[in-house]
Amino acid sequence: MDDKDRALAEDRVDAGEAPLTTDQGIRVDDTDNSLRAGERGPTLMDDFHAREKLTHFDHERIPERVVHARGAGAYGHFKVTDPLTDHTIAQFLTDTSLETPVFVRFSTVAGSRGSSDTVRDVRGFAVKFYTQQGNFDLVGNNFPVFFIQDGIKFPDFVHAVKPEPPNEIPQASSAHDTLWDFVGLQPETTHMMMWLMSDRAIPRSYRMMQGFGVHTFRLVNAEGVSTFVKFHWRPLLGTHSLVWDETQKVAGKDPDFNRRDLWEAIETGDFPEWELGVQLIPEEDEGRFDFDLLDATKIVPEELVPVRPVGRLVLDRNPDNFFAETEQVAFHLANLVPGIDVTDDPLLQARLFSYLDTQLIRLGGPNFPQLPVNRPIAEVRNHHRDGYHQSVIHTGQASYHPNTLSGGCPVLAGEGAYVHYPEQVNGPKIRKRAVSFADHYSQATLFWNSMSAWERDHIVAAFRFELGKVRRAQIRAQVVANLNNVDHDLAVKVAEGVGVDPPPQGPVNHGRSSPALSQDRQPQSAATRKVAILVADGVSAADVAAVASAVDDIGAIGEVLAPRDGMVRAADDGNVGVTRALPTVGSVLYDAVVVPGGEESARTLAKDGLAVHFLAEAFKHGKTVATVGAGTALLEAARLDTGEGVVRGEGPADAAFLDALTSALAVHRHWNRDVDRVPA
Ligand code: HDD
Repeated sequence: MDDKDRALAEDRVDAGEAPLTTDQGIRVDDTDNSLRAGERGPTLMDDFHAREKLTHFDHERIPERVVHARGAGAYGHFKVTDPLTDHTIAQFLTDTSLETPVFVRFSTVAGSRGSSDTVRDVRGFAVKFYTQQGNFDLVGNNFPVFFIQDGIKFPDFVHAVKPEPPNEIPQASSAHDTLWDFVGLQPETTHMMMWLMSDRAIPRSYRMMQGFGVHTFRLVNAEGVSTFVKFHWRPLLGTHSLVWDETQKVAGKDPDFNRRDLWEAIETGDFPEWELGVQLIPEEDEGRFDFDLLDATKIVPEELVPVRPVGRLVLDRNPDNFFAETEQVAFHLANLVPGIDVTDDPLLQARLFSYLDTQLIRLGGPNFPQLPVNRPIAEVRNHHRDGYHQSVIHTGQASYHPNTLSGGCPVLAGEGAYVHYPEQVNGPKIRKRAVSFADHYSQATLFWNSMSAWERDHIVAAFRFELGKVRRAQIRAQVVANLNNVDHDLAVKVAEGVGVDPPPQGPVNHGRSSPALSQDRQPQSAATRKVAILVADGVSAADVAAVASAVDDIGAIGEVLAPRDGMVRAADDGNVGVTRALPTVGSVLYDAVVVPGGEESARTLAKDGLAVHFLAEAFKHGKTVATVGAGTALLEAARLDTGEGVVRGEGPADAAFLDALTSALAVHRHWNRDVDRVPA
């Protein structure tokens, strides 16, 4: 157990056999009846237990995060594999012997704390490294760019995307007039909106999404030389998404979908892993790009500056208490360790103020760093005193520097102190955007050009869905006009879908692309995917066993679903256990569907509307669909022909069928299908 885990262990209070007490340690023998005068008399004020219990309950809620309110977190460790010794003195990035404890919180941005996980939104990817040099917080997102260039616009952007003031509608959605009104008037948002309308905004799992530091930061080495750096997180499971129709349905079937997915994966030992990578740019190269490194709406294409692997992040422990840990964790960009510094990116600069400011009100004053989840493993020694919830009992008379009464302690750190990079700064006080920030479309076009055909289809459909919810025609028209500067064909396709006149030919598309931006060529793996095995009385138990075993062998998770919970009678012998009853789940909670053989079972399922819909919906969402022998009756009942990712076995479930099934499962989705005609 490392220092952080040990420190946290001391803070954990488990239920155990200890008797019930008040907060004052007074033992209580009855918490079901308040103290009253006579069995039917008035409750007495003497009842300090009932009063304390109700009072504490009345004060349990704290303000949710003003953005990123909805999230899920986990503990883990980071280990450097390719030291950055030439570029930084940050020990956790140079010392391969270190295993640095971390806490990671994933989140959506717009939704309230109780909103659904599966919405179209950016995802927060905040990592707190408890390093021996102090806490370093890399507070990123799953997109590499941001909506705006200057943090002063953040309140405006958030007000525009949040539910509208008159009626607080819609919850956790960008599909409404105020957001698109703001976006239409702020072309700098265009690149980010392309990402938001792409499948990147509807991740299949927190474990299957990239992370980015977004801003250009600095690494500073032992000689004081600064190198610009962009941080990347790459999931070993690949970057995969839901489809939009599925996303909306999951929000209803299981609003905690991504939170549950992360929790269950860690509980079952499927520890999610990311590779930390960096793009390194020598300071002298700052001017060699056709974009400004200080502009958070721009990426550095990987084809220009490759991502260099640095280390591995593994999440391997769930919190014990959501509120104490995930809700109270506080990330801040200003939590920097020696060897890492900031740049003059105006969005980053504003964030250096905002996080501490918001945490003061959210976590009740300046002592939130003393909360176990925020506490560094590096020793804390300073003259900060008092304040709400002060839990440190400082001793000695001197709470000031310099002093003689405490022998001058704590003395100023010499070696190892944080040294701000001595960047030369000058210039007149001025409210003016640099001309190098003026290009709002080239990289939006780069993103569009980098998409595969199915990704482009999804982006057009998303713009149509979102603008379709916008009531005011002039807002729709303004957005289409902006898109015309990205790509004329895109703008025309969106216009056609939302009743806007197609725009005249816009600027010529520059034709450049960055293949790294597409999700089309992700590592193929079925690991940890969920496979539904549909059964009814009369199913072939041998088929079920063979499929379940093959699914387990590739690290996927098979669940047996039937019209009713409990057991189904097998055609061959005995019974087959049911994991879930069909009415309590839905195809959207699974990555694939298999229908084993057995005449009676197939006939029953083919007559069961839920089962037929389950299969048709999975097909429509591009998922692997497989049948064995008579199980094909369900495909016929759903009027689904064969196609990419449809695996039919003559039966029984033999090696050839199982090979075809596992190969199809490794492909996240099968897009070459005619799904528009499927009524699901
Ligand atoms: Fe932020 C929270 C990420 C721009 C102000 N932000 C917050 C969280 C993440 C990000 C992941 C949740 C942290 C957690 O899980 O507790 N924010 C970003 C990224 C940005 C960004 C990647 C752009 C590159 N943020 C941004 C700006 C501002 C803020 C421009 C203000 C000027 N962000 C906040 C905040 C939050 C926050 C209001 C709300 C809760 C919190 O800080 O602790 O201060």
